Amino acid sequence: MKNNLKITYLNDCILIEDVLVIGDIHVGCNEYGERVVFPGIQLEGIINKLEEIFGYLKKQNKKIKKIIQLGDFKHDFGNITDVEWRETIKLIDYFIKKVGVKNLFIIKGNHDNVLEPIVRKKSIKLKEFYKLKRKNQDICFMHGNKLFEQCLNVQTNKQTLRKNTMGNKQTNRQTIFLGHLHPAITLSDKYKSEKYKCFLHGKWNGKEVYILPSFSSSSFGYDLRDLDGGKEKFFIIPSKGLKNFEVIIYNNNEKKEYNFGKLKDLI
Ligand SMILES: [Mn+2]
Repeated sequence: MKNNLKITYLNDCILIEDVLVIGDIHVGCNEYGERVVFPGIQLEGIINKLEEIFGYLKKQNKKIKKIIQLGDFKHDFGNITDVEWRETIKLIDYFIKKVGVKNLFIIKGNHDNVLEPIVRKKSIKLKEFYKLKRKNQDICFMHGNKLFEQCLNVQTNKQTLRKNTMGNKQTNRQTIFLGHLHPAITLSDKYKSEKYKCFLHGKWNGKEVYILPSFSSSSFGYDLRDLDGGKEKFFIIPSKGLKNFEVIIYNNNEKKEYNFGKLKDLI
């Protein structure tokens, strides 16, 4: 079956037609998992990056109607400081200004224990997962640390029945979008090696899967060479399966993505 859903890679996020998908932001946290010293400067970096994305989309006459954030919006340090509270509200307000509170969906990540009371102030309820139907596709958004079967079995029996009586045996295509892993890959030539954030795209259990890099302004990334080192245990797709995924690096200067082939050939 043809995938007629238009997926566009952007700077560390993905556009599904008019839906903007953003991965782990980890407000308040640096790339080493430590609390940032200047939250204001960090937030400015995140908002500048978003402004650049929205500016680019506007130039292309693309309007965003919905924003889905895949979890770990704010890093959890147990107690939240006043500044962090304010900065997180500022970022939520920024998203609300873009699409309206009804079109902003935030998924609960493993680092989002302190986020709940903040988003509640804005009448937003954190979601375990989010489902979307587009064309002939069932799209499921999850953080990635926990599998929610309800998100995958989106087709009701009634729908299956109706399709069958119409002689249409096709079932809906399923696509999954995940965060949590913060994929990054180190590419080397004979002079230097450098770590790049990347997207992963592949098949898992017959479903099409996209894994987004972190959206933090710093080079927040989990080096995929360490895939067998432990972290994969906390991700719903086993590393053996991930190794067959394709590595996609987005070059923000050229506004273009490059497919580097299968992960197993790069690590
Ligand atoms: Mn996470």
